[in-house]
Amino acid sequence: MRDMILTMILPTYNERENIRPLIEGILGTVRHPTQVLVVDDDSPDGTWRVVEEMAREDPRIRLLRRRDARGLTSAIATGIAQADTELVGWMDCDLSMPPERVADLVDAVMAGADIAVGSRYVPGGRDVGHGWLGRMFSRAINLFAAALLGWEIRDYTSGFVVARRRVFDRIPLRGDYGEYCIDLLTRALRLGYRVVEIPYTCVPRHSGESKTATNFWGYIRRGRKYVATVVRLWWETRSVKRGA
Ligand SMILES: Nc1nc2c(ncn2[C@@H]2O[C@H](COP(=O)(O)OP(=O)(O)O)[C@@H](O)[C@H]2O)c(=O)[nH]1
Ligand SMILES: [Mg+2]
Repeated sequence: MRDMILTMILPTYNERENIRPLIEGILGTVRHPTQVLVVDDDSPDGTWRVVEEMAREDPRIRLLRRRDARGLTSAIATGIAQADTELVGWMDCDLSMPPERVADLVDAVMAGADIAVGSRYVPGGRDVGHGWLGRMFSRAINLFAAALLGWEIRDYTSGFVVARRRVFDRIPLRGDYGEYCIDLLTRALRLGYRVVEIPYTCVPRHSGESKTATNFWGYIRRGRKYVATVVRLWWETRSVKRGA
């Protein structure tokens, strides 16, 4: 659509009860012309049906139903490739990230940032959305990432982003789940992009189930990928500094 400034990409897998209030929350609070692009991987719960219905009534809402692909990172990357606006953004679709905060991320980019990241770990931000085990894992990974990659970022695994679209011409997303965010933010800093963190309070998912992990072994399995990503980025930076 013409004259739109932001495309908010909404990756969904089984978010039927959450997607309508999320879209309404975003479109009802943004202060710049915004469209949403839902990238749904043929959710068995029929999330795409809700979006299809909404799209019929509002031209700012688009649905991309993927039947031949799955995965969070590839869903976001597909959304970026389809976006025709100066800004793109994305967030979780479980209502754990407040839709009204999107406007603040947009303001930060309008004020000069290349990437604005919703952050649980800067003053004013909080995580009341996860139990102690999830909070501990997230904290540990983010402290580990900051120690190795730099304290300029506190929430490396945020997943709540608004950015200038052209950033992704130089930094295509890598990874398959949440580790793409560590990779993106680290490479953005290395390339000299301005990244700012905007505090937000992460609340429990409204409805449905987490696709990440809900028990100790799940966190360990997922955590291994995050740790491997941090170590790889740290190693790459060391090699560059040494002129290898
Ligand atoms: N399109 C798509 N979205 C996904 C997939 N897996 C997870 N998501 C979405 O990614 C977001 C984060 O997932 P969530 O279950 O909330 O993970 P958590 O916040 O780490 O517990 C949600 O909007 C999910 O619906 C997938 O395979 N494809
Ligand atoms: Mg979530």
